[in-house]
Amino acid sequence: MSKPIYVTMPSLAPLDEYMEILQGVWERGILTHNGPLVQQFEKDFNKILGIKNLVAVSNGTIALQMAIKALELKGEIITTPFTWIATVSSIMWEGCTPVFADIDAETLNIDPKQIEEKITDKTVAIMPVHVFGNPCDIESIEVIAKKHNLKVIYDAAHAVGSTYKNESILKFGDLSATSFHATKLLNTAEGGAVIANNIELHEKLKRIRFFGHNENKDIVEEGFNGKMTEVHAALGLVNLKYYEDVLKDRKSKWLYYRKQLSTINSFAFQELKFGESNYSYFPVIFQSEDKLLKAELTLNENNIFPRRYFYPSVNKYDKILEQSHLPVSEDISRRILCLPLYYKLTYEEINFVILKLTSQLI
Ligand code: T4K
Repeated sequence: MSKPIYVTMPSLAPLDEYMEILQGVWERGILTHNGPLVQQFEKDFNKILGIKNLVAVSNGTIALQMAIKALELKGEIITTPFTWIATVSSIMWEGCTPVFADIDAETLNIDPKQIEEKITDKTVAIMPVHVFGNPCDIESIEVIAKKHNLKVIYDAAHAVGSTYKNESILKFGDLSATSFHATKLLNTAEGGAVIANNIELHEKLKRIRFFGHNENKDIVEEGFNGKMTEVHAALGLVNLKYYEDVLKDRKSKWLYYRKQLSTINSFAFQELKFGESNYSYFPVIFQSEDKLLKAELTLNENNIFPRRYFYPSVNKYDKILEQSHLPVSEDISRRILCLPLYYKLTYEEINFVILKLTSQLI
């Protein structure tokens, strides 16, 4: 049997480069607490992406929670049901109430028209997700936020490398939160970041990350432990050197999949309408859940392991959420499958995936 082909695999710099940078960590003995590599990672990342005010943290979920905490939000936050549970759990952990607005069936991002309908006198913010790296309709969201005096936090967990009007997607909103998890385009094994649109919020986020300490170690606000370690930042620094390569590679493979599969009438695709994606996932939308399940089984039998991102639609987690009905998200969730896409994936393997996917349609 051929070797397994997973939905993703981490992009990793050569091991000797990582070992070399770790040498310094061993010599200094500084493992955490805003060490030199965390600072360097923040600086290099800012420079490469053309952004400012980034605070590196321990994971993308903490990044979202810190964003909510920094804005001192209390009340309802409108978000998308077509996402990973972390978007919603972070809202709940910060004592706010998630309110779902349905998605656009083509972009798979929150539908701005639906947002307005969900606004009440308790609404304090909007938390859209750039799903699979596909930029949201930022202009429409900004108009709504301004009109109703709401904050905007973008969940940009998937979106390092995506751009809007030729600028990093991480620049938009009051705050953006991203993830450097092993499965993301740029990884630090576990990790994430919050990006603020002003220096005051940036300083506040640094304090929140470190128990609420200021530089004199006084406790000046309610914080927690959101720190990134030196070992994780070291991985981020070596991986950053290959970031442009990885980004280009993803786009080529994404376009290849799209071209090959577009000739077959059995699938719909996520449409990219606002800005440039980082092409980090390749989702296909089947005509029915039965067809998806049949395809998934065939792929699994051939040692190919796509993933049902995101299934179910988050509003269906009735153990933690009150049930609501979001027809578009629920329907898409049942019919969407993300195909393997990563740096080490060869075109031969992609052809094999396409062959197995299409041959079972007959
Ligand atoms: N907001 C959104 C919209 C998100 O999607 C996420 C996370 C977050 C917020 C929160 O960010 P973090 O707190 O996670 O930083 C993955 C990730 O755990 C999660 O980060 C991600 N989104 C979510 C969409 O996917 P799984 O459960 O699919 O991972 P797993 O273990 O099944 O791995 C998938 C494939 O990747 C495996 O088949 C093999 C490969 N893999 C995985 C890992 C962990 C490797 O090759 N090496 C590895 O170390 O969750």
